[in-house]
Amino acid sequence: MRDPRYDILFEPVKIGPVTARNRFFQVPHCNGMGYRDPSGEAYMRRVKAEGGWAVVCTEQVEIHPTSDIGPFIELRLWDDQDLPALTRISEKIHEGGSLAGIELAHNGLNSPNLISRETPLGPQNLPVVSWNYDPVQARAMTKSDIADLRHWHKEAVRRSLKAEYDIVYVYAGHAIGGLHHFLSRRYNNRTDEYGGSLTNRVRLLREILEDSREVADGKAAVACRISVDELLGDEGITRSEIEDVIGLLGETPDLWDFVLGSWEDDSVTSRFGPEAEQEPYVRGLKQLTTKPVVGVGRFTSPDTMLHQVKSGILDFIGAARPSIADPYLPRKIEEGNLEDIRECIGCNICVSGDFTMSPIRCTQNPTMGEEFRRGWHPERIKVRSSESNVLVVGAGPAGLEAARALGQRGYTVSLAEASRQLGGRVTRESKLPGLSAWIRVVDYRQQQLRKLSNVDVFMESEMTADDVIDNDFHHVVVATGSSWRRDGVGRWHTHAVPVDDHADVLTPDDVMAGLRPAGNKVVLFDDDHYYLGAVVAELLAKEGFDVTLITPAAHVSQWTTNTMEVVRIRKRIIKAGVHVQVNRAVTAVTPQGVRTVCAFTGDEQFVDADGVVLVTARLPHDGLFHDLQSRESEWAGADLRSVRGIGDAWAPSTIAAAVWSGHRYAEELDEPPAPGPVAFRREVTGLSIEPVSTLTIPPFATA
Ligand code: FMN
Repeated sequence: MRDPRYDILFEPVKIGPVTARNRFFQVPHCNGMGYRDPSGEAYMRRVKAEGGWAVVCTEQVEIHPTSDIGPFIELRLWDDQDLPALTRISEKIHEGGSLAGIELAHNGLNSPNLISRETPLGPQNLPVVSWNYDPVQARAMTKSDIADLRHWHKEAVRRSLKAEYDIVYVYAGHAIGGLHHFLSRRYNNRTDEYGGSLTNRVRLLREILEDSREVADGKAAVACRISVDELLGDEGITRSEIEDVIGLLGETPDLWDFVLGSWEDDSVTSRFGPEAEQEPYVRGLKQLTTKPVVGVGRFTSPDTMLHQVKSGILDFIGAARPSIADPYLPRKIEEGNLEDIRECIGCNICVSGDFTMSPIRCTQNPTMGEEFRRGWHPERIKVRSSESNVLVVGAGPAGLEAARALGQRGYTVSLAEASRQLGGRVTRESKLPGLSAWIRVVDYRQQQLRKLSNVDVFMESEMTADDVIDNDFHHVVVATGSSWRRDGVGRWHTHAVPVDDHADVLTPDDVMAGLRPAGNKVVLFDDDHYYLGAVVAELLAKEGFDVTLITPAAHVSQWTTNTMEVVRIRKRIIKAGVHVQVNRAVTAVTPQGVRTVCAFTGDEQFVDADGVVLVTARLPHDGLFHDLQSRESEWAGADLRSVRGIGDAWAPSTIAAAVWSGHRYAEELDEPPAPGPVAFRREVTGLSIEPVSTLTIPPFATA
């Protein structure tokens, strides 16, 4: 039963002509599926609707070929051909009992139009502000372009109604939506009635909001998503300007959706910003309009949500990442099952789906993006199909998830952990600077395991092949993790680096175990390129070591461009006093320091150091797996039917991948294998009718 304190979160709220059943609002978020995998997206959104989000939105939807932000895979509403995909999504949201929102976007300066090859459009002549520095410039929009844009937007609203959306967004946020560019002094230097004063800069937004209301004609609500502060001081949109915008337009949309700054500022990771970080920027805006207001802030705590509503900051609790980690979050609060909430850890692996153009993934929720493809569900799983019992060896992220999901299926499970702690690498890494929220991966699973009487957890239980074979397990899954290499092998070096026996060499595992270099001057060689190198550098620098981070990549933690952290990471380590050498690799380690080479010229240098930390690659702990494989002839006698490896013990990867592989093991145990090489359902592009064109029909004009 729900705690009555939270009743207010479940009050219905009117948004213009439609009514939300409660205050939980899944704000627009892309998912790397979009136009390529619309059924994948539809099923993902449906699960959120089932999970109690009163409003479930699409991601940004390109309204026209001049708004093409390919290679990102978003939705499109370029013309009627896109309607079936969009309609499937709204249908699934409605099946789950929610209002369907569509975020119509003309991306203006942000669309390089790589696929459509149209000329980008912006308020002024400027290079496009795409993530990839595409060598393309936008053309300053003429009055006739502005008229076209208004027409395209109206058409998109019309199509959204056809596709049965209940809420139609006008996107003016994140420096992505083109209307943001018109609003911001940073991008708009026009001298006509669309530039200069705030009234002029807001004109296009007002016109498009009014157009949208006219076309929606009371059949759908119109929402406006806007950045409340561009965080650029007087060069960009300021909070006080936004107060004036609401003064001018406060009653024009049916709903205001507030975000902060650029997308990087808005979806900040837990390493760089706490829950509800946007509160000071949003507080007070609701009082400037009678229309309901939604805001975001990686909300996972029901008490924080309550505070937002009770103190008059927000009407709706907006969520992207918390709804990805736990699509059933509202329902769990409603049913009083707070301990079952799978809290977002704020790692932004979800964002990497978009940047890598692959279906969205989540560290906490391995079923994210797999709802349609594999039929997985975040709360339900098929009942076991045999009486088998299973030994899971290792209680890191893969083992914990395998044990939890197998337990949920009803199998008898023994989870054996060699150490005194659950969680493996997650427990160790969550003690590092900025990563404390990651322990939620362990907390959630530990909490669930407590409820499963068919799962026994054995601590300090290192298993050998003899132990496995002498006991009565039908299936064994090895999830024993991995260790960081001490020989420098990684991406740059595929063979061991010469390391002098007397050199002081540590790995991240040593540092996490409390070991430190003997001397003060430390070189950290990061050839891993994700978060850990910079985190360890920050830790050592804060402890007083003189740290130089050397990496062959162009950026520190280069892969975190995909989690939108790369700039913040660099800033943090600069502030921590870490020296950085990019585009260089360590080629030899001596007691006096390291030899390095330039990644381009091969020119050598020597860097003095008392100690070296190598963050390069990991080796799987697969000894038990191979021991058991080598004794396959004994399996039948021991009634042992399968031995499998999962997580880092199988192949080191992200924590998200480890959790996913544990889940996959549990889903697939005893199930018939996929009929062909593709283990998941996919949406294959339908072929168009062949054109009658100069490609095929003579005569050709060749002169
Ligand atoms: N905001 C948009 O307005 N349009 C988008 O298409 C969009 N895509 C996103 C994709 C991902 C994976 C994430 C995590 C966020 C995205 N956002 C987008 C921003 C979110 O809507 C939200 O404002 C932001 O993540 C902060 O909310 P949260 O803390 O609840 O995640």
